[in-house]
Amino acid sequence: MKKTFAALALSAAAWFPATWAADADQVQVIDPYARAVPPTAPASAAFMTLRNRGDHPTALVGAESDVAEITELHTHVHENGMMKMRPVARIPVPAKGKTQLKPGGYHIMLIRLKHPLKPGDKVHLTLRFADGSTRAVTAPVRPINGMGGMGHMHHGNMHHAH
Ligand SMILES: [Cu+2]
Repeated sequence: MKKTFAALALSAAAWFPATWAADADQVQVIDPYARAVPPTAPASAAFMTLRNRGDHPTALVGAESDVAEITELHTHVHENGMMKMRPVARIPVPAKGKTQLKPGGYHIMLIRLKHPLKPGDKVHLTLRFADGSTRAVTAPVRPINGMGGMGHMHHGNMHHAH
């Protein structure tokens, strides 16, 4: 009797990881990078493509970084003809699909930078997925031109109303 139970427990252990993979293992992080900002900038952002290889949907639900005191998930919305940023609770990644974090869209906001982000620096991020699993990502810092800059400035002011 005891022997049978042990055998069952063993086979269950072998079966479990194969059929239930953590979200962090199912999601591939493609080309992560963070925006270079001048020394006076209070905030920056990180971008990447999340590719879900699994057959169930997941979502990015949180992030942490070593360069910012606060890390938030954001999207951009059009409001009265202006692009504005809004915090979001989750960034969905469909089953067998991709979600792009990019300037003007979803991004990971890095607020209250501990030091300026210069091109060539590296930002260490920890991504947290819907099931609680996490993944560490290193994002090189790159200069980014064009849209999104003003929006980030407005946002920075909102968070730094002092
Ligand atoms: Cu933002």
